[in-house]
Amino acid sequence: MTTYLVTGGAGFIGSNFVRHVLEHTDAEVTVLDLLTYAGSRASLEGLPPDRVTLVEGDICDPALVEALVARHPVVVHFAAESHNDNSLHDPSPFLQTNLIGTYTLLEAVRRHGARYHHISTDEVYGDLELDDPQRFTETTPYNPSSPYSSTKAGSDLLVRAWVRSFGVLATISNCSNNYGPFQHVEKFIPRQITNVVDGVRPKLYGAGRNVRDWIHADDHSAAVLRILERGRIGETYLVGADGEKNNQEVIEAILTLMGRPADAYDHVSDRAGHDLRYAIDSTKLRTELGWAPRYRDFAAGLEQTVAWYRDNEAWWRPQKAATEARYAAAGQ
Ligand code: NAD
Ligand code: TDX
Repeated sequence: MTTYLVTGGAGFIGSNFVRHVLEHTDAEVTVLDLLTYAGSRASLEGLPPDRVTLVEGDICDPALVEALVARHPVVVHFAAESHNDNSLHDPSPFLQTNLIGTYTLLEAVRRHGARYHHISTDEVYGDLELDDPQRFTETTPYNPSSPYSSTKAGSDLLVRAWVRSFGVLATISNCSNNYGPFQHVEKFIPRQITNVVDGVRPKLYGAGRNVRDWIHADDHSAAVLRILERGRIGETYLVGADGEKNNQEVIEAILTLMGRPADAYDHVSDRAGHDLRYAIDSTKLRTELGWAPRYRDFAAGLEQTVAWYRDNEAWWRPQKAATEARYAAAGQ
């Protein structure tokens, strides 16, 4: 039976992945998570203690990483500083966790011959024009825009180098924007849902024409599991569910679902260097590994997500005031 070491398993996508593994396999999971502002024990609450263990610690700690990798044959690396806006205000933790953390894991994986899967983002490819018929593929050149995406790009390149130079047994996936339960209220969709709950008007950056390619976190988890089970070592797989929507459409959909007028939102100042559009071509993952998304109806997935935030205020409430204070200080 496999035991997965899941870094960042107390964060948004990592905790969804842990639940997905428990539901769809017999595996046990050890979560390694620093429990930064973005991680929470509450995201793993209620999971069976005989199958899930949480180790609170830093992926940049070589001794801890060494000890854990020594007893886990499979490492799935989600841990990161993940928010673009934060990376514009203070890039330093992004360099530390995303680059040094990945390096620390790769060195331990190299010593122990573990199987390693690296979670990354479509943002490494930069952005597309709104009318560009091309979408990102595995051969699109890297062209990241923000401190966040440049450190993710750097971490991907470390993985590629460790595969080629040292024969590390790694795969990489680059996924589009995730939505679903347990996402921190700093991110676009939960921020707007919880604003509406609080009677605050949602905040749209700039004109709101920027397009994101939305995928439900559970579909991302299924793709990662499929790559772990059947992916070819050394390969990169793009993960996306054909979910392109501009930000204005998403805000209007949230307001409508929550019984408010569709135009009851404010425009605020734009993000510096704001990527215009992301779009993923996931043909390789679909044809080689037979993956397909289950959440094909964004409106239905969004409705479920709204219901989750309405029903789980105790989970997000402790983060809300501090998050909004940070945005207010930035005029957003
Ligand atoms: P998140 O911010 O919700 O969670 C990150 C987790 O990592 C938190 O639990 C945090 O405590 C932990 N962490 C941070 N620094 C750590 C450190 N030094 N040591 C150990 N743990 C640490 O992020 P997320 O949205 O769940 O993203 C997870 C991964 O998926 C990231 O690698 C991100 O780049 C990637 N990704 C995210 C999206 C998205 O839409 N959110 C899309 C594509 C890829
Ligand atoms: O209040 C807001 N208003 C707004 O218009 C916020 C928080 C965001 N936005 C816009 C900016 C983006 O165009 O919404 C879009 C989505 O913003 P985020 O949720 O911050 O996500 P994004 O910057 O696209 O990055 C996300 O997807 C790729 C994740 O945070 C990354 O970790 C992932 O790599």
